[in-house]
Amino acid sequence: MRILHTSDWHIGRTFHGVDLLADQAAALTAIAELVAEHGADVVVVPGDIYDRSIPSADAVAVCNAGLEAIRAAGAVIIATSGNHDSPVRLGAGAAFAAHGGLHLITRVSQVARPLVLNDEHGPVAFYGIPYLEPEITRAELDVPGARSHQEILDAAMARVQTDAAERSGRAVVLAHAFVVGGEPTESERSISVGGVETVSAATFDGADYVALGTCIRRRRCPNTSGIRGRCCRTRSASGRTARRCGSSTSTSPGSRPSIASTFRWCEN
Ligand SMILES: [Mn+2]
Repeated sequence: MRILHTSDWHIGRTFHGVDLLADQAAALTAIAELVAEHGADVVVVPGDIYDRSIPSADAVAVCNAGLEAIRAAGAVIIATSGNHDSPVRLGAGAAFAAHGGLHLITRVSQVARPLVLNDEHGPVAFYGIPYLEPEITRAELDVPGARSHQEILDAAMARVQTDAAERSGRAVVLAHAFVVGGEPTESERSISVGGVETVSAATFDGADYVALGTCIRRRRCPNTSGIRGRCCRTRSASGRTARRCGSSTSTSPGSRPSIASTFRWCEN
């Protein structure tokens, strides 16, 4: 199965007062072109679709047009809410959107209800873990004493692992988390990066591929693979502008996912 992993679109973000919407619209168009070019089956977007919880009307229009283009290019879309998104607003109409191939996962109750897609090797279960605010979600997750993002994600992943143990096939987990190292972070103080507390890579043990949002650098985690797929513009030494639109991942049973960074070059 071919998965295009992108995240942190932050649609509507301005940079020192400069409107980025035209660039963001172009980046979403480029993602749709990559889907068609590489025959991606699924596009995963683990969080921060929008830059703010109440996006502008223009930002919503750009997002919808991008999602429609990606879907029209042939990929199913699985997106979760990040810490910048409003889960309720992003998830509005999710049950209806799912019928059109846009799967919006924004609620605790959806965490252990994977979207299962099939290829020639069998099923792949996609679990979406939205960014879960401890104060808001700990009761529903049945961990009333949880204070940290680590404790909350442990509880969410326990639900995922319980469900996955009852299934055959591969498991892909989407999460909006800043992942560090391979060991539990109990003895370390909690560190917040971009408003998101760090969590241990071991949290995601058992997944065949972990699609992360919010992480800053490419990271390889034990038993898992997490890589950011952030949409951003960078300038190369030659003066050209690269729009990095995501990474493509292929998953097949019994082997590590193969990951290729995907860039789209354009003249500036
Ligand atoms: Mn972000």
